Amino acid sequence: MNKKFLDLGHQPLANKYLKSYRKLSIKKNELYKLTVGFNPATKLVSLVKKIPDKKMFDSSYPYKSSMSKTMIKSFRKLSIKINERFKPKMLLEIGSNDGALISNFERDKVLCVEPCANLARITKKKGYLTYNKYWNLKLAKQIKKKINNVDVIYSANTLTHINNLNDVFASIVHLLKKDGILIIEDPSFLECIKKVSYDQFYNEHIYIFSALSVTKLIKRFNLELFDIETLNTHGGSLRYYIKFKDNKKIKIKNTISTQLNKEIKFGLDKFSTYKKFGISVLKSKENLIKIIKKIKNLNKTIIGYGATAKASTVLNYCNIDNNMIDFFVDTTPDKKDKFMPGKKILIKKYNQKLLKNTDYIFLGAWNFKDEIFKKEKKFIKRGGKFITHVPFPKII
Ligand code: JHZ
Repeated sequence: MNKKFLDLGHQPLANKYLKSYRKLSIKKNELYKLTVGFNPATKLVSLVKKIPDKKMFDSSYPYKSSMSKTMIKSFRKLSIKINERFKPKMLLEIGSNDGALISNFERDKVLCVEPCANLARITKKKGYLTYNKYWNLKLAKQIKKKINNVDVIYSANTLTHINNLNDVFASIVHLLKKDGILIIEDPSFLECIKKVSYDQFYNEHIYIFSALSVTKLIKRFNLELFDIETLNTHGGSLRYYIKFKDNKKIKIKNTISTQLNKEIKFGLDKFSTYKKFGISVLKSKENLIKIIKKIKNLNKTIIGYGATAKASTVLNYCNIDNNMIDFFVDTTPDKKDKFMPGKKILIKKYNQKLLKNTDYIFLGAWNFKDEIFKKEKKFIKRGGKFITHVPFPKII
């Protein structure tokens, strides 16, 4: 049973950027209660209210993985590793987005699954076989009829977005060769709790995985972990390497026990740890508002950088609006001239000139801090400051 530990209030859908500002309503189901729970039996952290996938992932999904150099580099590095380590003849990516990973593979060696039509169109145009469908058993069966030799399945920041995890893994098991490899990559709950990055919770992140929960989850499907990598991407992620238990050719690395021990030592198996996290989140909210109010009392300007889904959670939870943040800048074409979900804050297409009259920048994309700091040397040189709430609210 799910035990609640975090209440982030009523929130809009995080990736719905509206063209004109409109006050959203609970009655119209435009605002959803965002509460998070922990299941002591499965060790899974999940949202209490889950939104149907069709409401979240449609034909106008704005997020594109290729918008950050960090992610392009990370995917390129991974593709080299996959080719060297597993030499796949056929790789399938679940949630291929705009093709940031698969662009590194030859066209006849990959299959894409992407439910958002606008994104699927991009990989199709590049010549990759793309199924514009939701990942489920029906689709896995359909693919298997055509292609019976999928030896690597990869999925980044996608499986945690699908409500029915049993169906997700049953479908993977159906399609993957018996000596095949499953690689999944998602934000690590240990990092989330350490960094008090409560903004990892929004409607799309139905689950936040830990090595503890993944171990338990995949066991039911005769799967097991054989390696784990810790990554800096998306605020600290884990890359899980998974195989069938019966495949004895691959040795299990001690990265698994190292990660599991870290999580147990931190208390991720105990509800009391989650309750403490809930208290830290409340403090984080209070302190972020204090910092912003102090800056505004000095008549200084603040803009947001990176109109992220995460920032949507922060703005709506802390009730930060355009009286505090003038506008956001973002490089994503589909977010341009739209409003931050639930708020009157406009998103402007990134242009360095927009930073000219700004005193402070709120880091919506704090996970790309290094990339952004590199890009905004001029702003820093002239005394511009950043505000972040991770790992605690502060001015940098
Ligand atoms: P970013 C999305 O979350 C949604 P978000 C999703 N649910 C998920 O899991 C993660 O991605 C993976 C912009 N930017 O990656 C681009 C600049 O403008 O933190 C993006 O809009 N300039 C699928 O939205 C945003 O910031 C820059 O220099 O929280 C980053 O979004 C850089 C580096 C980024 O994910």
